Amino acid sequence: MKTKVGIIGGGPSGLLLSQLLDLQGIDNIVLEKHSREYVLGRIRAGVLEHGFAELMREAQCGERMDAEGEIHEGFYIAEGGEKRRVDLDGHTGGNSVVVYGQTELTRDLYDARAKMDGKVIHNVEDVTLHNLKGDAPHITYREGDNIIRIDCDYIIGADGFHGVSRKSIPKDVLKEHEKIYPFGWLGVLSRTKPVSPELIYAKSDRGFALCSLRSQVLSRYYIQVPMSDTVEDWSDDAFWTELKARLPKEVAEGLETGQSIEKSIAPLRSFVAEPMRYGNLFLAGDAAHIVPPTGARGLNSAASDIYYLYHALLDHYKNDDDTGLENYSEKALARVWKAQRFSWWMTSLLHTFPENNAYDNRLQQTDMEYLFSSKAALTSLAENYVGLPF
Ligand code: RFL
Ligand code: PHB
Repeated sequence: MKTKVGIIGGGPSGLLLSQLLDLQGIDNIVLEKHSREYVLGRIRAGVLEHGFAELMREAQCGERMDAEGEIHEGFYIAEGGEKRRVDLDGHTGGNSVVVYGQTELTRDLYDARAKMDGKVIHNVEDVTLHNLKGDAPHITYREGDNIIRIDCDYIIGADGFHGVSRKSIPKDVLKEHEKIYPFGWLGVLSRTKPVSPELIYAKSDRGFALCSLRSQVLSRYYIQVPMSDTVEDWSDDAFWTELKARLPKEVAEGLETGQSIEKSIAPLRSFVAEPMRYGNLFLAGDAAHIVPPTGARGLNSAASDIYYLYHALLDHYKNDDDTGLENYSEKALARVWKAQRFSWWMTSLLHTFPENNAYDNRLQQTDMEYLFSSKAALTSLAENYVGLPF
């Protein structure tokens, strides 16, 4: 097979790029390790920045997001029995975020790809990248007993943190930066009315908790747990009891509980691989960087990579201009590191750190007091949360 752009990974990054390129007549193929059902079964992000929502519209995938997604102009930070609102709209001159689940967004992208007869090949095995520095880059994969070869101009590694693309870059070229937190988030999805119309990030002595939602009948809650915990350690009852204990009393009293329909533990990790380009391979999304979910940046950082890559490829194929491709890594990383900083800061502000001493805890407390006493600090939080410009 032959194509212009070979995309590895059929998550949101790969599908969005595929759709945008196809709309411009740029031929591409997506290779996905798992089935569509498996990809759609993963419950992940819920908060989209304005720029991402715009990109979905540009990809002609924004209709259901605009109809069913909720615009949020603020969120709450709870601590010590009270909750205080962060006015995103007010502090950013009218900006907001869209609450729309990654599952739904990925479904929309798959539907759009199917409608355009896009080439998305599922259940591929043994994906291997070849000749990345040469003039004949290609990908091979196995389908049963057959090895299939795809020749392409460029390869996009959008295959997530555990994918093969990043690992195809020689170790002496790639610099990896990593921070692993000693705790994770236990997440529960339940068909219950959300406790609050806007998200609540709660700091408590028992650990962090987050009240989020997917719709007015579907709630998503998280609690900080030690990495040694397993899902089996947490019955639904134990989860609801612990969540309530971490929320202000008036919030806990209004919490509707019910059976969980999904329960999983996500580790908290920060990771950046530099550079994001090696020859004809370009990394995008979780393949190149991971953030702890506290700042809701992960999927949004993936979207900004895709924005830069899409425009770089467009310039290459339509205007014979390679500046965007040449600058991709540097430009993407500049924004990626700002998302890293913000995610690290929000994580530090809100979680309980087992290794902290009394001094560290007082600093954390002071950080919170300063935040709500300073318009500049709240503005900084708000402008990062709604997303820095692409
Ligand atoms: P994905 O979604 O991991 O997709 C990569 C795809 O590549 C496939 N793959 C391969 N395909 C072919 N060959 C191989 N060798 C392959 N290896 C892997 C995989 O099967 C998969 O389908 O990466 P992508 O597209 O870059 O998207 C990134 C986002 O998924 C991720 O950043 C977010 O989910 C992070 N995240 C959040 N981000 C936000 O912006 N806002 C949020 O509110 C938010 N909340 C979250 C989150 C992530 C979480 N978890 C579970 C890590 C909440 C949680 C709990
Ligand atoms: C979610 O709804 O899954 C969610 C929302 C905000 C975050 C992380 C996750 O910061």
